[in-house]
Amino acid sequence: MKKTGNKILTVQDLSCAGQCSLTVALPILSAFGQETCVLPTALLSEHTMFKHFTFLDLAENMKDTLESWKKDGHRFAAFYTGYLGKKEHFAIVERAMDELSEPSAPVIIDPAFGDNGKLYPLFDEEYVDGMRKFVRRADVILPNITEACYLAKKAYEPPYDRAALGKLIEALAPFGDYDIVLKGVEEGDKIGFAYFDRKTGETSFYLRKKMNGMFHGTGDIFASVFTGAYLAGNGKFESAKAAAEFVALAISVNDEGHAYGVQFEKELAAFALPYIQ
Ligand code: PXL
Repeated sequence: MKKTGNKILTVQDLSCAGQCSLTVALPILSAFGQETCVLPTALLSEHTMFKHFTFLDLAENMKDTLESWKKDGHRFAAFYTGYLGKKEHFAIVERAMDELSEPSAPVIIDPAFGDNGKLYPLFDEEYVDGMRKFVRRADVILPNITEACYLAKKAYEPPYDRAALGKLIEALAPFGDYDIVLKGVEEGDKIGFAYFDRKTGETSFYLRKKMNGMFHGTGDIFASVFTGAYLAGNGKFESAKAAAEFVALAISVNDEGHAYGVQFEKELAAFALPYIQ
């Protein structure tokens, strides 16, 4: 029997259109049977790959929310963070972890600050410094190669073969006490992830056929499926494999021309079921 019904907290922005962050995490975590509370960090009209996005920082509201939750006795069995938005958010989320955690609640952190060698529009080195400290809290981190490079203070120099990925993981490992799921690993016509298991010190790879096209929000889908499957009681490697397979499945049923996100809704329910039964 799998572990559904955990009361967990996810902390991310709420981009009101564009299929990313909370609008992806909530349905996915629900499909994996998790009671998901949310702490929105910012309210955006749409994600920052759109031209005219608005951004309302919710830091003050986050602090008020923590106070209410403390008084009302809410506690969380796991924490999953994604795109936050401002360096001020790190301390607030750390407080949530200190004050509202069930004993030994896992912390899953998707750094979500860049891709293709670059930072997303609102971020700078200071934000990366903040994230580098913040990930010390994590049991698992899910960076893409760009984020891994920034966190490990290494230049982004694609392509990455297995030896180069091994070196990158070796450079990133000492910054925390986490396992690493390194997203966006490519080899020929395949794509997948590298999984570094801190306990054994070993890195394993999972690669599957690459789908054509570039889509936003796939990192958020990956991290959310990983979190849902893992918290339901599946192993970390198996959960990351589920995430890679689900991203590919969602892309395969995406309508032509739908590029700002992926229509993950079509296959979600059927896909999640075996992982929670
Ligand atoms: O998909 C990551 C993400 C989440 N939230 C916002 C973003 C992005 C990526 O660009 O802009 C607001």
